[in-house]
Amino acid sequence: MKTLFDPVQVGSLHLPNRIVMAPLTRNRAPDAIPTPLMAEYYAQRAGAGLIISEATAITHQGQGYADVPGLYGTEQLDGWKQVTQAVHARGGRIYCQLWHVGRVSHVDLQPDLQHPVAPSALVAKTKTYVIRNGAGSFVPTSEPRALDAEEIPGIVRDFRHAARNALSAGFDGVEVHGANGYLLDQFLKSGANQRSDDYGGSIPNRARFLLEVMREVCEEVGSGRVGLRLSPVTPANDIVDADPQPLFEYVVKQLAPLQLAYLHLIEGSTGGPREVEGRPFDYTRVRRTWRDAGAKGTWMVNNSYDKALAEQALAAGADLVAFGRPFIANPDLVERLRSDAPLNAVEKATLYGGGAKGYTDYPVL
Ligand code: 8OZ
Repeated sequence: MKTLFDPVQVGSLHLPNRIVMAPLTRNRAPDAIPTPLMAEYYAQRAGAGLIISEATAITHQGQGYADVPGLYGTEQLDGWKQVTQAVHARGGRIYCQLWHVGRVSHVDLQPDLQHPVAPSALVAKTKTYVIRNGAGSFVPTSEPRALDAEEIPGIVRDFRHAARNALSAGFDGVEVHGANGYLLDQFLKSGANQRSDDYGGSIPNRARFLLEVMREVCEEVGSGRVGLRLSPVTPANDIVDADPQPLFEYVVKQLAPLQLAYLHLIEGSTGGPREVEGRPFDYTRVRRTWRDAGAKGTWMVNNSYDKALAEQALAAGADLVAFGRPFIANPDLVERLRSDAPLNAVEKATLYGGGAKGYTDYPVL
């Protein structure tokens, strides 16, 4: 029986254990530039089999919150180099999560105060976070404008370019953020996509953008350095699909020939209940569809796992388990899980924004 502490090959990387640090937004990158404090935070967590960075904007247009990092400018890349060097110096491995928020943004955060972009001009009933005159506040997202089909190849290229930037900043690979109601998920799901061109309507049309991004990113950095995060039924950021089961089975069947390093599935509601009322979903069927189509990569599960549930998931066919909040509060999470030590509780008030408090000061054993 495999355990969380067994090594595993994930694409081009050999991981010493199957415990992954999930991507976690912490809003501690003023002007979207990673800081030395971020390098310290990630290095403290280098015991993870793999760290996935917080969501990182591929372009200014992909930015949706104050003080989240980017990787499209020189200073941002220099900041990330310090992070990846610090993680590697401690013996760890780190992927960068590539992010375009689509309609989950605000004009204040967009280039030239323009409207955020989306598949269709439909407002997401959710909030984002802006800072005005030094004071942060949660505000409703701005009305988006629908992308012209002619603009889509440019965003595909932006993902590709960001993947190259990530590797040049020292990341070991990239995870495309296809989850949580952001741009790629907005195109996938019928609740946000009312297009009548090649990128809307049928399942193949709604999946087209995501699949184009995945193919280009794999071509750029090699599929052994590429993962993808999906969240079939999460209501996060006001997203919904009328019939997610066939949608996601189609997506993974199309992805299989790419031979991604991993697929990363958020089960249920992001950071919330593992079952979503009125949105049943069979993840095992999706995994089988992927495998039956020839995929050899690893299957990563996420959402509210503890050690016991994680070992059940491994026994049931998962290869990797991503932990989010436990990694915020326990830099030495792998050692704590190994020795069944008690876990520090996460402090909610310091999750988003601020400095070292509630970030780099959680105690280790
Ligand atoms: C929490 C706050 C802001 C963004 C996600 C990138 O849900 C996020 C996020 C989470 O994927």
